[in-house]
Amino acid sequence: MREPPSTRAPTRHDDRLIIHFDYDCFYAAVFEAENPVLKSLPLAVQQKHIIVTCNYEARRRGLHKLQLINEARMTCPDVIIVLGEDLTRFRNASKELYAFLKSFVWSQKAERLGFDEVFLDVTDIVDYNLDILNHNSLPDSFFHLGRSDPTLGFSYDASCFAGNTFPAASDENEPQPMFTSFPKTDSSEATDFDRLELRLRLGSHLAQYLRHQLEEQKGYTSTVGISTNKLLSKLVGNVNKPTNQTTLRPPYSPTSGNAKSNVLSFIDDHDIGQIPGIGCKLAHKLRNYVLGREPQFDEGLVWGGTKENVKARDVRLFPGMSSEVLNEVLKGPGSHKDTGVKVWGLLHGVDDTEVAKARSVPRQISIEDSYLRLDTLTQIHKELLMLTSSLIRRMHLDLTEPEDDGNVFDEDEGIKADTIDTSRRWLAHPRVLRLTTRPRPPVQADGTRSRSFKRISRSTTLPSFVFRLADSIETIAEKLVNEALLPLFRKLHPETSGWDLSLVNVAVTDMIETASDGKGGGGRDIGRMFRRQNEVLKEWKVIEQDMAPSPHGTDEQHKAEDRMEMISNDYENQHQLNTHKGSEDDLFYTQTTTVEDESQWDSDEVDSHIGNACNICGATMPSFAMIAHERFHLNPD
Ligand code: DCP
Ligand code: MG
Ligand code: MG
Repeated sequence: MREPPSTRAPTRHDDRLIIHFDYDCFYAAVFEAENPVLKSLPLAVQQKHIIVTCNYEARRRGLHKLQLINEARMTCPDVIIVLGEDLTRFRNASKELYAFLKSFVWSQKAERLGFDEVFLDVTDIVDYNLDILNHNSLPDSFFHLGRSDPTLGFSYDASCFAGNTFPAASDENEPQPMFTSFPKTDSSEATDFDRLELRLRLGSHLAQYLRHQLEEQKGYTSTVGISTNKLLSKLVGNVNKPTNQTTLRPPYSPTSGNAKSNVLSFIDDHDIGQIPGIGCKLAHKLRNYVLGREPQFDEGLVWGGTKENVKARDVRLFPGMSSEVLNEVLKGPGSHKDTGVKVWGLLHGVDDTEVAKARSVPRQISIEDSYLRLDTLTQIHKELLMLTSSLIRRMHLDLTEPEDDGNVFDEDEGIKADTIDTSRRWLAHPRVLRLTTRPRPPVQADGTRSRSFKRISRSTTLPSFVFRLADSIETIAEKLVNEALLPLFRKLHPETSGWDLSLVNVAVTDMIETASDGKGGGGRDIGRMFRRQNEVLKEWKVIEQDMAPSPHGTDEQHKAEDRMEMISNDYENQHQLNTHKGSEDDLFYTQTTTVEDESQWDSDEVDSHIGNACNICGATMPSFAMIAHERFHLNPD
């Protein structure tokens, strides 16, 4: 009897070739690149009270990411601690490395995920090289990096993989390729297995080449995964960390001689919370369903593990499980109706999401800072001025280019704070100005504060004077604060006193790219843009939640949380949110969220990384780090 379609495993595995990069100990590596002496010393990067990352020498000595400073000092007294609250250097390094990697890609499909991850879709390069491969001398192959210049490229041995594979090559139980010298990729004799094997081998050599180039030319090591989609390439890279690469070997579907595919054996062993696309909330619902009760969290585990791991296998093979059942289990107010289908696919290693094409301008720019105490209008005014000046400076850097040099924007050139520079033009105009705050909840009768992480925001049309390049940044900032941000603030907080903010964020969103309006016309048609803007934009208010899932939340909370779960955001934003001045968070989408945003796959990783703010000191950190952090306040010594 045929199974109904929904209970059948999704089997679609595409013909793409995706490489995923994750730079090793990124923030620490940025400091090392500036000062190579640090490479051999234990180095940690501090934000507020925690070490956000540390280099591998520090890790060798027992330090780890998201550790309290005091704890780190005790474990490794000679650790060198550098301050990493200003994100500028990380942002710049990230852009530079991304531009470098992107330059190798033909398709423009190069996507940055946060500051330290990049996906490349190299299907076309690999297929091109597959087509011209000399099947009679695989060990002496030449990989072409360009179509027109035949000398551009590198020699490689196409009879084997470069780097590690999963399963490891030495694993004798795993099927070996059906050929060693000349698979006929274009003949009917060549099986899918052969073709996939060869494509992945070529991908592994390209990845190795890029990894080495990144190290030799830019000084950064990375951990790389190679497979046919974003999910698998990202996950498989983690198998060999750091400074290494791993390719997920075929077969990707069950074969007649081999019951299980490597994709399933690989995915099956992951805790469901580790699968990108299944965030904290979805994982919680799945654990609940499979265990038949609330999972018991182990409070002592800083790394967010549970005592009871529920693995992909446990969900996939749960009696009666199907995409429909998952749709039911995972549904909630505001959640997408096909979440179950998506998760069912992920549990089988299926992920159709495309690697996004490179964007010339960011989706939004935002600057924020967190505060121990911010409760007077005078302070607010001062802070808004500072944040707004940074924001406008950032807009000039990211959204303008030299007037006479239409294509290239020289990052290094920068713009001084008060430079009057009319020789630049706008690449894009944001339409919306948004102010977000996070009020600290009042102290309760028993002296404690409820743990609320609610951000509230209000938006309005971004006034056109912001785009006047002839005015100084300070002049524009002051006008913007007085005419737009303070009025927004009064609407957000109508009470004149009694509030205390732990965070303020000023953002511009809804970019309209102007350079692409037509050749030579870039940035000049502001009038038309504003006419359109006024037609479409009304002021609105959004209340959103960035707290860890609560099983007892109100409907309103669940709605907001569910929206968080589905709405996309890129990893950059997770990090930025997590930090302070200079951050650019994209986390809190509003009505202006585009369809493109919602289709992204990594959406709800959000709450597994960030989102909790300490009510005592205001530091933000992942929920799992909060327990240790609170202990720190209880026992500062
Ligand atoms: N980061 C942060 N806050 C977090 C997580 C990360 O500020 N909660 C920053 C510091 C990291 C960078 O983002 O350097 C990249 O995060 P990763 O998790 O990839 O960590 P690393 O690159 O530092 O280490 P690894 O070598 O494990 O990839
Ligand atoms: Mg990373
Ligand atoms: Mg990294």
